[in-house]
Amino acid sequence: ELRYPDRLNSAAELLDRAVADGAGGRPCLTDASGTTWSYAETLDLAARIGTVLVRDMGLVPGNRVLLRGPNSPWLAACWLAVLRVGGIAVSTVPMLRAGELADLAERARIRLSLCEEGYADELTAAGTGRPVLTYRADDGGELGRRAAGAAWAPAARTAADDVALIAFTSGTSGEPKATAHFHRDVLAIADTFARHVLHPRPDDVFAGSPPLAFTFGLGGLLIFPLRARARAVLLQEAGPRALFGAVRRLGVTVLFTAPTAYRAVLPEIGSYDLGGLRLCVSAGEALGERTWRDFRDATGLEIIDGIGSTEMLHVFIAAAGDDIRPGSTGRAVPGYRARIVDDTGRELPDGVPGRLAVQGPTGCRYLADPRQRRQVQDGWNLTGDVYVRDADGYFWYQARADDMIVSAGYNIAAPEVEQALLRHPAVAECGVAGAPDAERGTVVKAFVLPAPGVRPSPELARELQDFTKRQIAPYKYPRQIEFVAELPYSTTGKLRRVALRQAGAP
Ligand code: 3SK
Repeated sequence: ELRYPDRLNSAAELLDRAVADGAGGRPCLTDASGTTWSYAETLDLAARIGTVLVRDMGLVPGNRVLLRGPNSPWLAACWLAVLRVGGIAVSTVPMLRAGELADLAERARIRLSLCEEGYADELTAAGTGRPVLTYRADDGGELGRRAAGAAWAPAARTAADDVALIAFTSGTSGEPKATAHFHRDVLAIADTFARHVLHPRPDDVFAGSPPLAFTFGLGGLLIFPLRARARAVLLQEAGPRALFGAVRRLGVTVLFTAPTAYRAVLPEIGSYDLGGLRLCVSAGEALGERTWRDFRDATGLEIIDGIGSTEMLHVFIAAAGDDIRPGSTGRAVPGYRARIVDDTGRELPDGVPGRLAVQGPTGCRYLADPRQRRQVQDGWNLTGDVYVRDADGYFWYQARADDMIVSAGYNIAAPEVEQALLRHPAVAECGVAGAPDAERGTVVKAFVLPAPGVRPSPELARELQDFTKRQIAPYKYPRQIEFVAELPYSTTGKLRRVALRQAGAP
């Protein structure tokens, strides 16, 4: 069981403590050009930004600060600075538009915003009615100038149970929900998943594609490296090619990205020097056995799959090394418990699909949202995923509860059909959803993005249907196939099946 003192400031634990322990000279944050700040330099900047927040902006502990900008050491320093003076970080993904920002700002009741200069227009257009202080990811800009002459703000004596951050869900199945997490939660994700599954080392270099506003990225690209006194590479542009290209250039040893990125680089994987890479982590979507095997065969690296959620802050089921069973997400991360329950919350036996329920040091706390009651029942967090647990405690993903298609009385998991289609070389990406059908009520419909050079045709559609029938029970095959030029993804890289369902409707 994890124990933290009643007084705990997670940012001070990550920075002040590292410096006090003699790690001040170690590399902490690196940008795409390779410019690196040590732990002492990062603390120095965060402590001076803290003074700007308190002295110039009037921030008091408990105030909420909206953060907007692409991943960069400056964004990370702002996040640390806010938590360090007792503020609450409300991170937002850079793609959000004015209307969305206005909604999040209101729901989070922000006191002010820190925004990268190039992203300020949408925030200004959002009209939050709250001050916006800008920074520049290269030289600090206005915030940098103000912080330059400032003294250090002391770290606030927050309680372990004080809220440290508010994170919004990606809203794949409805409007984004605001989740609150405590200072102890920030450390707990590093002291469970990172410590017991990743075993990070101080000489590790973490990099990845998820924005820091997505808690998968916040953990993997800031909290985990700093808790291990390792280095975080924060890339503004982290598409699959930029990311894999950075591995050799910046000495990356631990990579965090989504299954789509692993798939996207596979055709050209031989052109990257991945020699120093020791861990590849995947979450956000089910990885699929084919991607795991293809990547392993091409690189020798066994991807660590995991499932987490914004509600739980980070990953709670995963497996690494000898523990991996290809196709399974893994076992409950030490510190967490997971089980499969039916619709009434009763535990189901191994081998029977049902709803995934988890318990651990972190958990769901929606801000003023009636959905809290549905989400946490009897102390168990219901994740909204359908899983099967086997007799050895491994969890096998079936679908999001919303992604079960009921067709002619059969329950069909959309991801299973997608994984079957993905085994065909003509398929680059695909998404499956239920589509209305006069005879059957609902049928399985696949939206297929063909592989480069492949021409869509009715013959190819038939071939894919036959191929699917040979992979999985024939009743699951997609009765409708539509070839598309792109698939709808959320800002955090998750396939938006809700958009596919809408597209499938007449
Ligand atoms: O989507 C996930 O699997 C995830 C993983 C880690 C942290 C947050 C999320 C949403």
